[in-house]
Amino acid sequence: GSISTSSTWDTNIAPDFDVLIIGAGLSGIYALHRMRQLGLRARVLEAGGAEGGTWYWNRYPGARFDSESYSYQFSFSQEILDEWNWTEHFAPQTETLKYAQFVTDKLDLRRDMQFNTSIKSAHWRDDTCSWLLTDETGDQYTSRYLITCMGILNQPTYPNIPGVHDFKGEAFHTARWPEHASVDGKRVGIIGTGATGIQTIQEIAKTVGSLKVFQRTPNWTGPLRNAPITPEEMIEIRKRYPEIFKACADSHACFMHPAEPRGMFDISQEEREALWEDLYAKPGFAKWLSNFRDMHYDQKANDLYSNWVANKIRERVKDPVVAEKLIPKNHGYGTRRVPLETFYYEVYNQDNVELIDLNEDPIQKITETGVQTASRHIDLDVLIYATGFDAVTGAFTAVDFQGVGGVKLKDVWSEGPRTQLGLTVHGFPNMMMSMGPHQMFGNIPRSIEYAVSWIADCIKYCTENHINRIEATEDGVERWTEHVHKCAVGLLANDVDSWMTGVNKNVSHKQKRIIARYQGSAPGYRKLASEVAARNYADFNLA
Ligand code: N01
Repeated sequence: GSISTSSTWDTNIAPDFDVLIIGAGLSGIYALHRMRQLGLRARVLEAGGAEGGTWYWNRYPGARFDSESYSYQFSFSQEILDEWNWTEHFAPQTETLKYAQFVTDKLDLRRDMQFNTSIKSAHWRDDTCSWLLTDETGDQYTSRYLITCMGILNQPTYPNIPGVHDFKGEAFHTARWPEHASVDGKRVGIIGTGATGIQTIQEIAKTVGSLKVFQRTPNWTGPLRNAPITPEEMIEIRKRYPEIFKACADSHACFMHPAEPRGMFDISQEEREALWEDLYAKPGFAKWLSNFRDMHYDQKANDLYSNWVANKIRERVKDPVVAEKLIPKNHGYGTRRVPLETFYYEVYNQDNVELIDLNEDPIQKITETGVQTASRHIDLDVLIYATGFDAVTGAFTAVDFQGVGGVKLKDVWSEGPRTQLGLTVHGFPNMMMSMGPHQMFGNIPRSIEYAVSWIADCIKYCTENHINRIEATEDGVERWTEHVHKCAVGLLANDVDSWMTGVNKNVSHKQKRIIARYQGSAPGYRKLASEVAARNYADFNLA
């Protein structure tokens, strides 16, 4: 990078804002706070009716954290840490949404948040060195900087099944759950058995009349083992906050569960299985993340653990034919995001629940009254789409991002994301991404805090040093993309279709696997990104 002294644009035309922020989820909340602290004029533009992002939209029954609440909160404010109490180890969506509201109130952010504002385009204007955003009503907003805080799972996708709009009963995507919807006593069908489908199924199975689960691919899971937090226990947990955040900071993907240091074949089968029993009994992601690391890249190691977990499923499901259908056969444990469950398998022991394996009996179409499979018609009152998201890049495709010379971001990323540090893109000056593709990945709030801090420090530096324009270099993007691809080498997860490899079979341009996320270690990522800051952003083009 270099500092150019000759400005070719007219920065005397002041934009409306110093910073525009798209999205009022956790990223947008923290970004607005940091921009305010810098004394900048900032505004959040949010499509939803209020703040909360993921926790605003995803209101399906059973939605909750799969990570310990206290490891998935903000750590930047001691006051907030002191004042907020969690009531469950794995908080339900309602509590997490309240948390987002609490933080927003506490920091007095709402007066700079504009809701019900869906941004349709974001165009860079080189002549005035600013961003021009247009919402769906045609209203426009300009700013020097643009921070995208759009989340990685915000574009729900519906199944590409014929007749999807024909159903006359109630039908909804889990991410668009209507406020007063009830499934009690009804004939319910659900398509999708990812983390969302599993949380929904185990919850609604308690009250539905009947439930048909349409499963294309079973997933490996583990017991969540949630429990309430008593006020006394909350005091104890709060004392451990520094230790919890330290554990997150030290770990590969920022979770509080440290990896098992030994290799799977370093110890005897008895020792191994004792450890697995112990992990299975523990709450949260321990059974995935505190497991042997070789499981992630050694097929033999992975098979051993997968087979062990398969037997757990066999023990829990009474009908052996159903049990076999629930055991994944086309991918190993932990090669897709592992959903956590609470008596999920036991649901299939209920007389009113049926698992329909779409590999044996595919859906032909959705009709006015239900679902037509190859073998029969199933009448339904309610049809639930737990069919996932156009993940990671979907939020960027949904907005017409245009950079220098009108270049479209979706063209730049047509073969996969190309970024510098997952924070910036060549040709898109003054645009920074929180949770952009190829950014530190894992425990999302930890990634958000790091990314937003990095962005805030960078904007501060530019402002203080009269730099009007900062842009990723072509070379920097090339090197970062290579690095991200190198980090992915050998990991079994990259040989499996999932949103983490950029695949969504309902989206026409997402049929092919890519390296969609950063898989290097979080401490390694932070070291590299912090070095760039320490070099005064000389890796970028500054002007
Ligand atoms: O989405 P998914 P999700 N016909 O893409 C199926 C996070 N999360 O919303 O696997 C039939 O994982 C599809 O089948 P297949 C978490 O990171 C977090 O469940 O493609 N089936 C799959 O079973 C998670 O990973 C929490 O064969 C179709 C399902 O729909 C991410 O969100 C809670 C189909 C989609 O699964 C996404 O999870 C919940 C079709 N046409 C989620 N199309 C917490 O921790 C799709 N499917 C709080």
